[in-house]
Amino acid sequence: MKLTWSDVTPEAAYLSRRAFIAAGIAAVATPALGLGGKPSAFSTDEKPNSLQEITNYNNFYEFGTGKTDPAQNSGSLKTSPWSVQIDGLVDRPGSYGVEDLVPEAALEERIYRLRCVEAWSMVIPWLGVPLSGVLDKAGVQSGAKFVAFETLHDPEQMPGQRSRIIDWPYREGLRLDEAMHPLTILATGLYGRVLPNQNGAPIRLVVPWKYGFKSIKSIVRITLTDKQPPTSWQMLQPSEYGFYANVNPQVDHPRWSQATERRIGSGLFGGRQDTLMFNGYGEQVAGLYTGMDLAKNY
Ligand SMILES: Nc1nc2c(c(=O)[nH]1)N[C@H]1C(S)=C(S)[C@@H](COP(=O)(O)O)O[C@H]1N2
Ligand SMILES: [Mo]
Repeated sequence: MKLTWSDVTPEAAYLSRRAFIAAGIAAVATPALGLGGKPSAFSTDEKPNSLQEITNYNNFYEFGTGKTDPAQNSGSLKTSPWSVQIDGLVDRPGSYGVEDLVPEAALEERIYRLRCVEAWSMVIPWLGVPLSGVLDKAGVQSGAKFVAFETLHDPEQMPGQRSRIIDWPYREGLRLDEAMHPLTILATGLYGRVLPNQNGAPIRLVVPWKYGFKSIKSIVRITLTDKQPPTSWQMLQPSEYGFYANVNPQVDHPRWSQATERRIGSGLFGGRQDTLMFNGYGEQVAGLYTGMDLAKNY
């Protein structure tokens, strides 16, 4: 059965159908939007992870390196007002409010698999808009070849930034054709509500065929450039994390296999499942990499 918008909102009905306890709802203080996102043909019909799982098992090093740290520590992030600077090779550079970049009326529901490079995965019902439309608003110039993204850098609000594990701000990047692909979205919500802080509020990237670290959270800057931008995990350990980071079961991480993954919530005895090429989105995205050596360009 394919989930449609009416199946995922109101979220309380969704949760009760799956017999979730009240604690799962109370854990997230963001308001239910009750807004009408259009369901998308790109969505998977796999069962989404629970809100409880999606908001309590996170990677967001700005709030600590433990999986439950972001849920515990991200309350200090002030997500409104929030603007995103769009600059570089664009016709209309400037500071854009999130509500102008991603109007509520434009939101689409995208139920995507998320595959972390650490070999776990989830299914998340995002609300967002294609990044392509946002870039079109700014007017991409003909010389642009890449898009660079930056997360907020503010150790007052992001206590994890007091330790230097990463050369802050967290940075990511895409080739322009990857950025313009219809699967690539900027998300401002999930499960019919405003994005919880631990998931990258108020606005984050979602690129479902790449390892999760490409999907940068709490974005404050988007820069169009003619050069491949430096990205945080590649800067930290270039032999282990590449710029492309396409999910690929045939190219192992130097320290572990990428052939299988653990779906969060599958339980203590839930077996591992095979990891799919491009995280199962090969039909849509393989053409972006024709003729490229994907072992070399990991
Ligand atoms: N700014 C920032 N973005 C980030 C990260 C981070 O530490 N900081 N972690 C990445 C990693 S490794 C993953 S797997 C996903 C996790 O997204 P989720 O917590 O919403 O599931 O966010 C990515 N985006
Ligand atoms: Mo990740």
